[in-house]
Amino acid sequence: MTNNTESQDQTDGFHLVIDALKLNGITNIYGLPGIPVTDLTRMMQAEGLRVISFRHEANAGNAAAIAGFMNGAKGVPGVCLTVSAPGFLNGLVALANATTNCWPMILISGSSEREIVDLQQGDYEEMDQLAIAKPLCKAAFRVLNAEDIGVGIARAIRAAVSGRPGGVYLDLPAKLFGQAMDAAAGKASLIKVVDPAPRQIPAPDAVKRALDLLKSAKKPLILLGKGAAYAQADADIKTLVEKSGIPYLPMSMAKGLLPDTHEQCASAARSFVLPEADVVVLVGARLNWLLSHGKGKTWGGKDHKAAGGQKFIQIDISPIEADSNVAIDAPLVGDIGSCVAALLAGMGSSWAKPPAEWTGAVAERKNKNVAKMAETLAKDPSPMNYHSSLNVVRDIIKANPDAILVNEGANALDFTRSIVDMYKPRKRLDVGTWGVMGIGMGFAVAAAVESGQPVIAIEGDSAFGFSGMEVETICRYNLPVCIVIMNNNGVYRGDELARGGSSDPSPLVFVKGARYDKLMEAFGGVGVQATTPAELRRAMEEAIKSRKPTLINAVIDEGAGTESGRITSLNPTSAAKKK
Ligand code: OXT
Ligand code: ADP
Ligand code: MG
Repeated sequence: MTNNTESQDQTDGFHLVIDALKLNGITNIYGLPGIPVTDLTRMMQAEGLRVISFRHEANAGNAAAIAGFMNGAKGVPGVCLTVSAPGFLNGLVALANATTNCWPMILISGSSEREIVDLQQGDYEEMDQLAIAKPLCKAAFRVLNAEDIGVGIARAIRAAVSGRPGGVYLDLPAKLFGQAMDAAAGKASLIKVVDPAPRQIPAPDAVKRALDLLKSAKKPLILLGKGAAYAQADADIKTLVEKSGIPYLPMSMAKGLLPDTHEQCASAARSFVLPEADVVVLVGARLNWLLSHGKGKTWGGKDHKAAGGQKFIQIDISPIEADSNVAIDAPLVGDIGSCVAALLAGMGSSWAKPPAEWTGAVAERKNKNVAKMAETLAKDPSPMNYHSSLNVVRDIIKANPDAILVNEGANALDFTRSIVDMYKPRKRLDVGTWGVMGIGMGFAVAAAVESGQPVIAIEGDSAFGFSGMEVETICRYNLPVCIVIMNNNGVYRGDELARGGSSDPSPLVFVKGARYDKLMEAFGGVGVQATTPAELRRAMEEAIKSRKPTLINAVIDEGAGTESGRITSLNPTSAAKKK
C-alpha cells in the first residue's frame, strides 16, 4: 500500500479494545457478559484471549485482583469485565479491595449512553459510573472515541502497575464498541506500554541512613509484608535475611517468601519479637491495624496509644507511607527489588550478625511454641477440630509446596495461618487488608488459571457462602481446585442459641449438618463428606492426584471456634452501666 492512501480495511471499538489488551500482554479476562459487552466477550475468545465467565461479578473482580497480585510486578494487571450499573457495582467492591491491598487491577465496564445518562433521562442501566468509581480506586478513565482506545488502555495499565499498585476503572460506553475506523490508523493508535512498572531507585543517603541504624541494632527484626511478596524480588530478599542473620516475621501473604520452616523465621514467637525488637525493618508492610498501628501493648508500649520505643526502617514505594502511624526513622523509598539490592550492596561482605543473645532468645521462645503446637496437632479429638483437620492440610501443603492455598473465614483463617507452613512465595492468598469475606472462589479460579498449579481453598462455611456458586465455574473450566469447607455450622461457632425467646435461629448459625459436598456434585465435581482427619487426608490426596474439582465438607466441632477468631478484641463493647 502506498503512503497517504487509506486502507480499505476497517476496524471497530470491539477489536481495538481486544488488540490493545493483547498488545500489552494481557491474556486472561475475568468477567460476566451482558449488554453492552456480550459481543466483546465472544470476540475476545475468538481473538485468543482466555475469557473466564463467572456467575457474579464480585467473584470475577476478586479473580482479577489476585491475578494482579500474582503478575503485577511483571507489569501485567488483572482485568475484569462487567456490564453497566449493577454489574459495575458488583465488580466495584473487588476494585476497592484491590486498591486497599495495593494490587493492580483494571475494572472495565460497559456503560449506557452518555447523552441520556448525563441528562438523567432514564436509560437502561443508567449510572454515572466514572463518578462513582473515582473515590474508590487509584484512577478512573473514560474513552468516548475509538481512536482513543489505545491511550485509554495504556493509561489504565500504567496507573494500575506503576508506583504503589492499585485498582483502575475504565469506562467504555456502549456506543464506543461499534465505532468503525480505518484499520491501519486504528493499529497505529494503539500503544505498547514501555516499562509499565519502572524501577524506583532509593537515594544513596537514605540507604546509608537505613544501614547505619540497622548496624546499631542489638535486637533487629525484619518484617516482610505482602508488598515484598508482590515485588518478586525473592532471591534478594532471601539473601538479605540470610546475610544479615536477622530474625524475620512474615505477614500473612508473605508467608513462604522464605520457607516458614526457615531457622530465622520468628512466626511462632510473634508476641515476643514485636515488643522486644529495637530496630524493625518493614519490607512492603504498612503499620496498619494488622500491626496494631506500630504501637500499644503489641509493641511493648505501656498503653494502647504509647509507642514501644522501636526504631523503624521502612521500605516502601509510596513516599507518603512513612510516619502514617508512628515516626519512621529511616524511610527507604523505592521499589523493593532496588531497595533490597542497595542494602545488600551497602552491607558489604563483613556484616556482623545480630548478638547471639537476641537470636538465641527468639529461638528459645519459638521452639517452645512450636513444641506446644506439635502437642496440640497430635491430638485426635472427636468430633474433629480446627487443629486436627488443619494438621492434614499442613502435611498436604508440605508434600505439594507448589500448590496455592486460598484461605478465608475467621477461625478457619487464623488457625490455617498459624498451623499450615508455606514453602514458596505467593502461594498463600487470603482476606488481606480488609479481612474481607467472599474472595475465596474468585481467588481460587484465578490462582488455577494463572499458575496451572493445584489450588487448595480452606474456607469457613460462612466465608464460602459469599462466592459458593462459583463451584459451577470451577467445574465448567475443569480447574484443579480442592475446596475444604471447615463446617462448624456457623459464623465463628455453630452452637449459639437464639436470644430473647425468638423462634428464629441465632443470626450467627446456619442449617446444621449442611452437606456442601452435594453442591459440587450438582455440577459434576467430586463431593466428599469427611468427619475424621483420615477421611480428609484421603480426599485431599485424591483431589491433588486427580486434579478434579473437589469439595470436601469437613465436619468440625461446632463449639471449637472463638468470636472473630484472633481479633475478638476489635468487637465493640458497650460502656453503658446497667442497673
Ligand atoms: O505469639 P503468640 O503466643 O501470640 O502466638 C501466635 C504465634 O506466635 C503462633 N504461631 C505459631 N505457633 C507455633 N508454630 C507456628 N508455626 C506458629 N505460627 C504462629 O500462633 C499465634 C497466632 O499467630 P498470628 O496469627 O501470626 O498472630 P496474631 O496475634 O493473630 O496476629 C495478629 C493479626 C491481626 C496479624 C492476625 O490475627 C491476622 O492477620 N488476622 C486477620 C484477621 C482477619 O482478617 N479476619 C477476617 C475477618 S473476621 C470478621 O470480620 C468476619 N466476618 C464479617 C464480614 C467480613 N469480614 N467481610 C464481609 C464482606 N462481611 C462480613 C464474617 C462474616 S469472619 C466472618 C465469617 C466467619 O465464619 P466462618 O464460618 O467463615 O469461619 P469460622 O470462624 O471458622 O466459623
Ligand atoms: P501486609 O498486609 O502484608 O502488612 P500491606 O498491604 O500493608 O502488607 O503493605 C504493602 C506495602 O507494600 C504497601 O505500602 C505498598 O505501597 C508496598 N509495595 C507494594 N509493591 C511494592 C513494590 N514493588 N516496591 C515497594 N513497595 C511496594
Ligand atoms: Mg464457620
